[in-house]
Amino acid sequence: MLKPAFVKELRSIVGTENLLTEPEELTVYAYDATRSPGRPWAVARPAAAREVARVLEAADRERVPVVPRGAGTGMSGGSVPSEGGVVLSFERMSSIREIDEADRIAVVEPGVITGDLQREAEKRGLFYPPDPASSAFCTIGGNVAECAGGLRAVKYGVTRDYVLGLEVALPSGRIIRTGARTFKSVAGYDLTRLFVGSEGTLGVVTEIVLRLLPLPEAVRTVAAFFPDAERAIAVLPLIAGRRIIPRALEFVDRGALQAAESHLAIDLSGGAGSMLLIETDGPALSADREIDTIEALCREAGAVRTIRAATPEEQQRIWKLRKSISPALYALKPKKLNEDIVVPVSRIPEMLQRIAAIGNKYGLLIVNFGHAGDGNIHVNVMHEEEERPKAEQAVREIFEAVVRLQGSITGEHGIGLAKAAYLPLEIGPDAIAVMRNIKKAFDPNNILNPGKIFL
Ligand code: 2HG
Ligand code: ZN
Repeated sequence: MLKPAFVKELRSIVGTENLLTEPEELTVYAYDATRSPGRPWAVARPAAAREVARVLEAADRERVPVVPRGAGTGMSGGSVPSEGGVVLSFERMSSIREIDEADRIAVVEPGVITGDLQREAEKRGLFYPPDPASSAFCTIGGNVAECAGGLRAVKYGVTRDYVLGLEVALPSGRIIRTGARTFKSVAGYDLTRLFVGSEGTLGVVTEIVLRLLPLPEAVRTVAAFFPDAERAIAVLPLIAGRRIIPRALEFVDRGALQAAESHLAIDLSGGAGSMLLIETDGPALSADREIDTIEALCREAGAVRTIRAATPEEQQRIWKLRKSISPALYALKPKKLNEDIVVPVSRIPEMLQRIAAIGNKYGLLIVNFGHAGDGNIHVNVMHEEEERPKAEQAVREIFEAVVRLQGSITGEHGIGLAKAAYLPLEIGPDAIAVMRNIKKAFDPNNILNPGKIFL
């Protein structure tokens, strides 16, 4: 619990109305999308980097945990205050400070909604490619903290590929800048990359400089439906063989497809066993040619139905289906362990076989979907509350298989709380020791998001 004098100090930093301490207010900040709660002792809503730094300095002195939080859409518990403390919430730091068309950059505060930045960039003929499925709600700050990936990573990469520079407040109360406003900079160590994906454990990001691209002239979308997952995945090497990189290449299995269709009360699949959702972009002629080739390859590989989206509205309808899968799965079972494993694309068939075998062994329903184009599959182990130990054992075996196939246990959601126990499966003890030393250098008193990443 917090000392009254410390609460008073926090009030004087952020203003009385921006320090929340009532139980019902705190409950709102106790969750992320993992639905495993951790109640904060207070929530501070700073308006500027200086305020963030002063909160950190005070919390460091008092040894009080500080947990930065964007919109709470995270998938690994990264923003859940599992050890209590003060949640720093960025709803008042949500302005797009600059979109510079000549330099092709945006400068934003961490609380900006990712979809809002995408739209503002588009109005100027520019493009912010990272597109997490939750882009309508999630914040850039959270994306940076977890190095969010999403639907266009197959062609355009992930959040870290767009972050040029950061302003970061440290527990010492100092504010540092990393990187630059330019696409190139090799001055000193690459602290920007270190902070991106560090899950709020090293510092608190207060401003972000992002690289933008020119908006592609055309986007073409096709949904292809197959009798089963094997035939859908067999299309991937065919597309690669044509040297085409689609801007999205999503896979959805039978369970995920049915859950999303019944959630939205639509029927696109006609009862098919799996779906690929593929998008190309670029100059109109080339986007057309590539999507034609891809559609033909899908048919050759056994697609029973393909749907080409002719208008932006039709594109959105298909994407709505894809983006609703994650919440829709709760209709199948009350609990899920949703993972974001990634394996080399060529190993996806082996990985899916392994997952099916593990599901059978434990008698658990496992649903798979996600960013197959970059090997990133969302494995959802559905279960009842009392089946939790079995589900956790299944996840461990899935992770062991991932590591054997030279993949990673998390492609885009982060380790957070949910995967801390499994980190040693992938990262050796010496590398973990290096990481812990880095953590100590930035946060000697372990006040920043304690309990995350490392057990
Ligand atoms: C997505 O791609 C998100 O929809 C959520 O990363 C994945 O719920 C999931 O497993
Ligand atoms: Zn995803």
